[in-house]
Amino acid sequence: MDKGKFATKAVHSGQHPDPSTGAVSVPIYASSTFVFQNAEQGAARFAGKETGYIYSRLGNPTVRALEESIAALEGAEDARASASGMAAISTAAMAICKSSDHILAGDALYGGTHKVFTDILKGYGVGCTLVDTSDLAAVEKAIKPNTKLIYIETPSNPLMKLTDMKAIAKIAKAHGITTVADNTFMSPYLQRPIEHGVDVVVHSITKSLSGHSDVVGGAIVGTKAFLKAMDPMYKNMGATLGPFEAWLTLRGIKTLHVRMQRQTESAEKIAKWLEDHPKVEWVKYPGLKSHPQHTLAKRQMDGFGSMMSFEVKGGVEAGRKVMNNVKLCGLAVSLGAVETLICHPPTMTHAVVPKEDRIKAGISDGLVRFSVGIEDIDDIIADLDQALAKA
Ligand code: LCS
Repeated sequence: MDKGKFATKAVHSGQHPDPSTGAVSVPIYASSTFVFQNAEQGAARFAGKETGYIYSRLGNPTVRALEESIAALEGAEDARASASGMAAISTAAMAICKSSDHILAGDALYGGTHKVFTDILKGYGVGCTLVDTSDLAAVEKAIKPNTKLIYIETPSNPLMKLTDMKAIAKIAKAHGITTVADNTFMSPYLQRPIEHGVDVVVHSITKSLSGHSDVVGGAIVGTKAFLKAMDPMYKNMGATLGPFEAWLTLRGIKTLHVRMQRQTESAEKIAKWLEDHPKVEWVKYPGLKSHPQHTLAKRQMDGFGSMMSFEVKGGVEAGRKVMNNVKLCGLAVSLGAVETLICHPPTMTHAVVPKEDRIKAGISDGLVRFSVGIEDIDDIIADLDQALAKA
């Protein structure tokens, strides 16, 4: 059942009953290797003349079910699952860019992505320019003859700045550049970049897709041709996901739409409540009318998501008091799961980003990031209220 509307695909895509036992839940194929019927079959599989499993770094049935599920949800031809979101991002980038190529990336990126693009890949001869990708003229201007990849996070982590995906994809296509969008913040339930012309989608499935703070994993989503070209990098550099994490993520995906509906509904109310709170300086949430790209959010997203950032009046010290006084909300990095989490990006998720890059991008020292879970909204607000009272 790979057709139907989103909720149907979330429950069924890739998740076919096990042909040998009829098990409704995809089995966890906890096997590193697969026996061949004979040497000829082994040779044929290695030569790509026969389909079938060989060795779990090269493919595993549980992982394959997850890949089919994610591809269906993103409206893509295919997907590859990876050991983390960072494995997905670095594999995709290294498959697209070779020595002396150039990456154009958003100026507010997850800290790990910033590190890979601006520092680690530099060691392999790949250049990177950070640009505000919400400014299309700036993007055009920053394109170089050797630019091979335009990389966007929309909304960006943690600024919640949006990039117009249709416009960026058009610019990139005109220059023969591959676009990659990190869709971790939204999940395919709320946003499907490929529908807007983006070539490749990457995910940290650690977040909303698995949804229960019990998995670290990633995914690369795109055309069969792109993924086939990426496979030598993906398989030989060893970015593969394990079957248990794949199964947990499949289990999480079955309720993705239900969780995201609740999280988005609560986040919209919490963002408005925070915006009206006398101790809050500002709130960045795409669902607020005060968000400068609220109209774009309505156009390219099916909902505004569970993530927001805000600053408490009194800056860093006041924000720290809120984080140290929450009781229900967990003071932890990560996001998108059933538990509400609060964190301080400048000293945590984005601590690896040099301060000058952080400030230039607008990530102020007082910024607090908030990921809304599925707990009762009254309890989340009461917890924030008592913590803000102590700030
Ligand atoms: N992309 C985004 C937008 C992320 O937020 C993260 C991790 C990654 C990619 C990398 O995924 P991972 O390798 O961790 O699965 N973001 C984190 C964060 O904001 N807090 O903790 C991790």
